[in-house]
Amino acid sequence: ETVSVIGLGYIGLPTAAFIAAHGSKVIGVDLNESFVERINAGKVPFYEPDFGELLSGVVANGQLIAQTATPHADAYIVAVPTPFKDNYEVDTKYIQAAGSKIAEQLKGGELIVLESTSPPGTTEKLAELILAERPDLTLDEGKGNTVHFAHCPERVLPGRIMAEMSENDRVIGGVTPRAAELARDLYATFCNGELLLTDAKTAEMAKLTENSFRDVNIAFANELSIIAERLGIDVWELIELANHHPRVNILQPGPGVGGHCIAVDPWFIVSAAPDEARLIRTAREVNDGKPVHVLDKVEALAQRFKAPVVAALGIAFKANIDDLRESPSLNIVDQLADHVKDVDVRVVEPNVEALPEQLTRHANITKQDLEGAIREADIVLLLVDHDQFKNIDRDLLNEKVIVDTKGVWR
Ligand code: SAJ
Repeated sequence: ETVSVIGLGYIGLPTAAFIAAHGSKVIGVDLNESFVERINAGKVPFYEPDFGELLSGVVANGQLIAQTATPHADAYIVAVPTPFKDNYEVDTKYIQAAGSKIAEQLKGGELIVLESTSPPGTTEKLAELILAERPDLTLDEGKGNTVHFAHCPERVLPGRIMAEMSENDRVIGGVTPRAAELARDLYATFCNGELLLTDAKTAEMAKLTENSFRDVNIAFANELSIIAERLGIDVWELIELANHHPRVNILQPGPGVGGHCIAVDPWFIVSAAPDEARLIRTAREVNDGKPVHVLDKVEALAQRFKAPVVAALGIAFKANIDDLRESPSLNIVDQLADHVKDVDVRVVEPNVEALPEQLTRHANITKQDLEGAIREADIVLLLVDHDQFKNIDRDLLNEKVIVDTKGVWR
């Protein structure tokens, strides 16, 4: 059996490699030629712990090859981006483009699985698009040449992909019940978790629901942190105490919510049901408001100094990673340089070699080592709970004005 994985990013490439390692011949497709070249040389084009060995193995033994053209395959897995546009709409153009290219190759009998995070109804629309281009094919098994469509949302946590790709349970939604069963057989080759069958729209919504659940719960924590600050209460102690209740489990506040999933996916639900999704929308707004709150606080404290030096610790979107996408910390540092009069910002980020252009365009932002930055700072602003920051010599912080958005130095 040949499987073709369309889109070789953070999700598509590991999925392709896992399937290849379990015996199927896999043809990976990506429009980015330099990606394709690097993959065919056995190299991972992004950072993910321990994945390099698996990839170089399946490339070396010929089980996985990458190319830019869409081939014929018995099964397709589509893992292309679904970007969110500013006008609260999801852009499904990459799914449609992948669908048209697949349509040209079909002979009948194939399975097409969409993995990209998508608004409810997208898999059915993909089926309609392909069947409109190929009127000789059908969804109905009774009538001639059939194609099968399913949705199986990805759920892996970046940084833990090697473990989660095989261990996580998977939701598999078929446009028809038969499609769900065929998709289950494909995922069973490399997933050890439970494979839960449903219809396509419910599967699409399950993915959005998981990330919205987390977003709403972080918003609760972030709102509590602002209330506690106003009341002169330590929010971390407060949450720890409340979490001793057997039915309470509050998440952690921080400088805001980042990454390309939790900060984005709830908008898919809001855009599908704008009048009904009131809590989900408000949670997004609360979380997006948290960086503004942090910025205001630093701005007020900076007025105590003539030319304040701020040590900003961390710009990644969460602890112990190098990913800067949709990072609230990065945006706070960017805004700080513009908003605070005569400020000099020293950024400490042990996980990146160089600062991104968004920061280097400011003359008053420089990258510095942890100890040096703290020594020279008036204000120490902790934005990410990287391990390196937790274990610093506390004497360094004497006499400093501290803004600790993650509560690591309580
Ligand atoms: N955060 C907090 N407080 C917390 C937990 C997280 O402020 O208590 C912040 C983080 O600092 C970060 C953001 O939330 O800025 C998101 O981080 P995360 O670790 O919650 O999630 P991601 O974006 O790395 O991955 C999520 C995961 N989804 C869930 O846990 C429900 C992952 O399983 C998904 O596969 C992934 O989204 C995705 O691709 O959708």
